[in-house]
Amino acid sequence: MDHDVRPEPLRGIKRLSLGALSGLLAGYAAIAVAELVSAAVRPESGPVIAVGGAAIDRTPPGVKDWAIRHFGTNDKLVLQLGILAVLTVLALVLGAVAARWRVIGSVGVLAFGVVGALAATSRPDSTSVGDALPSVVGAVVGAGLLYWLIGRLGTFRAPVDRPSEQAETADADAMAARAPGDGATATGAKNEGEEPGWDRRGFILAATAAAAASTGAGLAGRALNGSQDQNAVASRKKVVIPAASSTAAPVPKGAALRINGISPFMTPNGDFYRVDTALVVPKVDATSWRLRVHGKSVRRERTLSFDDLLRMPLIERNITLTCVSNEVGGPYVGNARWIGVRLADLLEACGVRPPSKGGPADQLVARSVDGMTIGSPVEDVMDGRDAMLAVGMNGQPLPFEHGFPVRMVVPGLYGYVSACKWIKDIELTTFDAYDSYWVKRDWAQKAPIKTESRIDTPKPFGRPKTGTVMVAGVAWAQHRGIDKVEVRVDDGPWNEALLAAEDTRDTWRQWSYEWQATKGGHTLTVRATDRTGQTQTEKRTPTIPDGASGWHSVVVTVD
Ligand SMILES: Nc1nc2c(c(=O)[nH]1)N[C@H]1C(S)=C(S)[C@@H](COP(=O)(O)O)O[C@H]1N2
Ligand SMILES: [Mo]
Repeated sequence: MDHDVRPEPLRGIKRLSLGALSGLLAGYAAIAVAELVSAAVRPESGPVIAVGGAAIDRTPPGVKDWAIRHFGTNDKLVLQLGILAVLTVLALVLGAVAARWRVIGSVGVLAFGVVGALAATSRPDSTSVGDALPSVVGAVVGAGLLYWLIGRLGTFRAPVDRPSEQAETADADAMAARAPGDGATATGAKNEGEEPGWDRRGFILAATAAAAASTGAGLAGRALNGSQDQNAVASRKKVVIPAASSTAAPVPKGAALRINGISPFMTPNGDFYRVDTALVVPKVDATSWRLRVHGKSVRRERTLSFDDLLRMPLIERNITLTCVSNEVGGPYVGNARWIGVRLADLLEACGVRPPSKGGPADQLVARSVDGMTIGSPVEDVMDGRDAMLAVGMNGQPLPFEHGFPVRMVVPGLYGYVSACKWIKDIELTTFDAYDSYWVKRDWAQKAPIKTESRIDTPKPFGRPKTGTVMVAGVAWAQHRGIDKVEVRVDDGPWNEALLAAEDTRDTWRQWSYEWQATKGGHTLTVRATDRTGQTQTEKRTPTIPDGASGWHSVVVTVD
């Protein structure tokens, strides 16, 4: 080989492709390093989680509703995959750009680091600028790697040195060649002899090493983040919930009907709907968990540990939870046996009085470890209903997904104004002074659960046989109670359904109706009437701002 012949820089589509590949490797390295650094800072400070969280907060309610409807509890997985897909495309593009303008590529990677850092530090649960670290370190590593890899492709001299290029057309080759004064040229050596060309071996080595190191860093980060969760997992395993001083009466025999396809009266934890904004389920260590109670009219501010709570008298109650995002006929409603501390007892011990007794605070704002804020009327919480700080669900410590170690449950109010999971702070304030998370996003300040009913069986577009068909489902009007359920076939008269026994007015109620089905297509419609005498309105309203209304219908074809 003639040592005087310096290898030419790589050009054309090959340069562009390897540039794109370099971008991908740099992006991968940046995310992996960020993941590793986030293990030292906080798992939620990683850029994907931070940007995802910021995206969730900025998603218009309509889109959020749409996402929940289409992806259900998978909406967050879809979002994370979406972010990764966008990042992949951006990394490829940045790499291709870097193949032409070396410095711009790296600056681009740094810019993404800034976006990640801003997202991480502006998260509501962020308490320190340290949360910027994963994004910053990741971006610096990624930018450096991209710069290095592009360098292996070789850099160009100023076009004046390359008269041969004049013949070339405006393809990528020529574009890459005509790079006067760009970063690549600037960093290239001034004199021709030192200018590096296409370094195939160096590129392959660096790319392979980078991919391997990134995978190692990413896996190590994952493992470290996971091991922090182990403390929380261990603390949950150790929880022993004392017997309640006020137990729930046994569920009446006739409350749970034995009908195929009806929602079970008690919803098992594993089947209980989940709605929250958390991209990563917070894993809170119960032994270090604290709840602060403070604010307007709190005469004795208190900070309680988990054990403090367990030492207080516990109540056990069956309460049906409902999400305001539940469409008519939708799945976001579930019934569980909760055990916890009566919230009113705790508030009274802190000197809090409800507005009706002259208390100055009309809003209780609950804050979670993940920065959620949920505002409930103090009056409702203290009016004698079984509002509680729940520690147990269906005989177990709360599952992590449902708020371990402690969450709020208030009968009769939609979850977004009552059911704060992973709670860590209770502040007494006023509705005038503070708007909680969803209220800032145009949902109503106050949202009692609307009277609703649902047909569980037959399923939509079901094909039952002629003769007796069991139509059955659930109806709910928490804290008022269900008085009557009626079923209508097509445009016929309303027929009173058979109501299962009532457990409490805070739980849903099953119902059934024996329909003498005739051949052909039919529409079944249900409506409920609550104990205040209010019959569910036929008027369809969207879920925003305070819950959907309307009658649930199911279309079937009888064979
Ligand atoms: N920390 C936190 N708590 C939260 C939420 C949330 O996003 N974050 N969502 C609320 C909403 S909208 C509902 S309907 C209930 C759902 O409780 P579940 O997931 O246990 O069914 O939790 C409430 N508590
Ligand atoms: Mo909700």
